[in-house]
Amino acid sequence: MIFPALDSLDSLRVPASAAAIGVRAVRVTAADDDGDKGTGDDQQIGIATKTRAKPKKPSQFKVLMLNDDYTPMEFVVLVLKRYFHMDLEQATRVMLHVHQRGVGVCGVFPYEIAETKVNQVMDFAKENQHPLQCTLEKA
Ligand code: TYC
Repeated sequence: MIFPALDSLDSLRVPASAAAIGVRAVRVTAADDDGDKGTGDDQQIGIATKTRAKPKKPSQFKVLMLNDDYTPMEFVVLVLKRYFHMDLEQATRVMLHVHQRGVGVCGVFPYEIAETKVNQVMDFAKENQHPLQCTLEKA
């Protein structure tokens, strides 16, 4: 065995991007010479990674658009076409749904893509001085 002691493998936090492909981090420690009296002074000597036998598929997030009283309808349609690749008819339908119901789904994506879209929409709205709000929610 490469490591002197693999008897204290504590799961550690791993970034979402690594977790998504099934990587789990474990703390690898070398036991000290106290016969494991639990003095807690074992040395951490590295981080090993394991890959899940059954990788989890990345969790999905809805990108939601919220209604407000000031953003022009044409601007919302432009946003839906530009960032969510909708045609005019689809974008108009989603915009009207949000206008009438208060909230609507622009699309469902893996976390990092959903987050990027929210940031793009919010930046574009701010640049154009519209109060349009966009957020994400676990699907
Ligand atoms: N309610 C806005 C208006 O009457 C239009 C609008 C639709 C704004 C959807 C935001 O997400 C939105 N001009």
